[in-house]
Amino acid sequence: MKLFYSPGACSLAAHIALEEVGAKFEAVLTAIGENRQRSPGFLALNPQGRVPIVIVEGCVLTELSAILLYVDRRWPEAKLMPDDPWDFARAISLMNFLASTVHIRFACIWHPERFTPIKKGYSDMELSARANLLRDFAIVESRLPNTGWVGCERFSLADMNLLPLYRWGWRVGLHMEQFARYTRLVDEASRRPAVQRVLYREGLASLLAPALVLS
Ligand SMILES: N[C@@H](CCC(=O)N[C@@H](CS)C(=O)NCC(=O)O)C(=O)O
Repeated sequence: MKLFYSPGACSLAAHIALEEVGAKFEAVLTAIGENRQRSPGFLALNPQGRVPIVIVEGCVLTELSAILLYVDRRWPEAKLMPDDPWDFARAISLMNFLASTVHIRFACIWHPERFTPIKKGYSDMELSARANLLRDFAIVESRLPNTGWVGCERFSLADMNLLPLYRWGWRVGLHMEQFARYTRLVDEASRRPAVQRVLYREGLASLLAPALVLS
């Protein structure tokens, strides 16, 4: 199995999931900072030019949520999702909100040209994306437990999904510490050996503070 990732991108969640279950996989660096996701070789694998993707037995799987759920199904003994049907659905609900709404706010800030060709609208779009992000993160915060993990006593896919977005919040200058439950969850996740191995491999100093890329 191969995972194509870029340091600190949403692929971080898939990287952590594979490391948590002890999968044997090759982590293939596809640095967005160097536009590697636009190389002909990568576009042949994913014409959308986005990470993460995984390759399993020569077949390509795109979309973070699908990759996370694949890891859950392939390593059921790791129990990466809550057993209870309601808790399972609530975890999926949060993951969908992160993918369909929160992630897109950052795209509005980092890639406004994807939403409108009118350059003079870019700063307004960024302003409204920042305001919306604060609202979105407040919604996320309201769905998080005071202790433990999302929906169950085990570190779940939803928890992993939350990690890169918290770090992105810092990167765009939001004071993420105002979200106390989210900050507590990220702090506890950061201490997990699998998470630390992935952070080291991706060259990320921390999830809690603005990123320092070490290499
Ligand atoms: N819907 C996709 C979004 C993937 C995505 O936007 N990935 C970003 C990194 S977080 C990316 O590859 N960006 C490269 C680019 O925008 O050119 C998923 O959930 O996997």
